[in-house]
Amino acid sequence: MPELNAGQPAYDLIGDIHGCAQTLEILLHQMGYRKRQGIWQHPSRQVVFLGDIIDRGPRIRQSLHLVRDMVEHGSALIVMGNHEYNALAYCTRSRPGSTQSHVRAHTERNQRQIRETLAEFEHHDLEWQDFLQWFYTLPLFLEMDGFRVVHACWNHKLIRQFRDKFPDGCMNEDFLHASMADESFAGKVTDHLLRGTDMKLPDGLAITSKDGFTRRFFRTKFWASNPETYGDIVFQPDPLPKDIATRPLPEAARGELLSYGRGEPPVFVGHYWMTGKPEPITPNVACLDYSAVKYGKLVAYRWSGEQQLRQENFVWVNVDRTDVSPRA
Ligand SMILES: [Mn+2]
Repeated sequence: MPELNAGQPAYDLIGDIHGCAQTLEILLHQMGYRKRQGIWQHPSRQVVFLGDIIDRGPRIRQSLHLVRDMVEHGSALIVMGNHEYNALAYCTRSRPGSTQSHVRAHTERNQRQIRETLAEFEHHDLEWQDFLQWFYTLPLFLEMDGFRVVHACWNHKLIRQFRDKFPDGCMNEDFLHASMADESFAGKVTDHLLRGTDMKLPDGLAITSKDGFTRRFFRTKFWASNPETYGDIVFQPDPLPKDIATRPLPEAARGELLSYGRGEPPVFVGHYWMTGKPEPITPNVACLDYSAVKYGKLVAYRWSGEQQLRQENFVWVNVDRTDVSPRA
């Protein structure tokens, strides 16, 4: 596809906010957006938010208002992140017959993930209920003219099947309930699109990460092309030990993997807590989550029609310590 003609929309894609509203305003300002009649806007460009507006950071409520105002004004688009999905499930009562009170169990770990969000809305319950209803209007993916957007992983097959049932790309409450069964269609869609893909380590092996967490799974690339070893498909969060990384991939493991062809439109994801200097992962895959809420960077990609992503189109703001929760 050629570069855009005059008058065609151009987009600024922005990674996970996690309540860093102050940094978001700096980034928007840096890209030429101005607040007019209370809404951030640009004369010729639109934002696309990659999801995960809530949780962890110090200005979650403000972030939600800012983003929703932009979306409702036509100044931005957005896809759902796993944190908005988790919030819906956490705050929705189970149906009769379930063994737990809410769709997402109120375990200590789940409670910890959402506590900053609920604390900010403690005296604004109706407003929170209204935001929860709004979360249902966030599509799980966007297929635009010239690029694609999803929070964590573009799975062609699941997206095609989901779109057949939900042409607007949005889930509903039945789907939310159904998604709690991991092996159900709804469970696979939410897991892949919002959390990414992983694979079991061979021979029942486990690895212990820097933070002392033991894993039997590792995160896989959804864009691997002709991989030969485990090392060719590992994405994050920790590198594989060398003896595993160099092992050849068995046929069955290869069959589980997704791919994303080099000739396909660029796809933008968030979700992955990247570090270092923002740059494309491949010529048509970019992650824009650079751990803003962990004193990283809030990152945007300024897209104007190019099909090969360019390093110079990444822009970012280093997160100020005042815009990060001490609890993050
Ligand atoms: Mn995420």
